[in-house]
Amino acid sequence: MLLPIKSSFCLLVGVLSVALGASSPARAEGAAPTRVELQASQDQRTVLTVAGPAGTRSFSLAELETIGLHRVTTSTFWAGEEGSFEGPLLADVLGHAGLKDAPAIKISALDGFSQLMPREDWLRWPIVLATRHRGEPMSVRNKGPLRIVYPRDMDPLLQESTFRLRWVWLVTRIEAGGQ
Ligand SMILES: Nc1nc2c(c(=O)[nH]1)N[C@H]1C(S)=C(S)[C@@H](COP(=O)(O)O)O[C@H]1N2
Ligand SMILES: [Mo]
Repeated sequence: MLLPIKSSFCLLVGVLSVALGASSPARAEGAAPTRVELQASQDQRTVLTVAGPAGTRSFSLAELETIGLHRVTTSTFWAGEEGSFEGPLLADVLGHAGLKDAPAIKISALDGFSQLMPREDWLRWPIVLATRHRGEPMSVRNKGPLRIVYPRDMDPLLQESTFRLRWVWLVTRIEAGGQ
């Protein structure tokens, strides 16, 4: 049976809106980091120094992974990297070092690169300080052992190029910055 044009159109719009409505919230949920239970690393070597108001703290990979591992499955700005990243939330690491209320932090890397990140970022998005990619520790060659990972697929704003600079890899030091 042929439907009149008007009701066919309504049917098409209905099917489309159900399809779109059903897929977008599911995508947004999938993009947010979730708590994951993994056996923490046993690696006791210091990988990170955080300079806070109450002094400087060093963290080994093992210590960072006991802060509470989260997994985020996201696209990145670089081809071939998509997949999961695991690590503590940056906000939690900053909390352990008394830096959570700093107006900005300076994140420095092994290669001499550094970037400022404003407080707004870690308050607004669950940024992961990744210790793993697809569940495996990251070598220096693979931008490890520590890497900033924004939950890029959660928010279209995170696709803007400003944030590309803040995806610091080879992270070695975090301190208050920006004044
Ligand atoms: N450790 C480290 N992280 C880094 C960089 C770097 O040189 N070293 N470059 C930053 C900048 S300026 C950008 S734009 C991107 C580099 O992306 P590209 O390699 O695609 O140019 O990563 C950021 N993270
Ligand atoms: Mo850049």
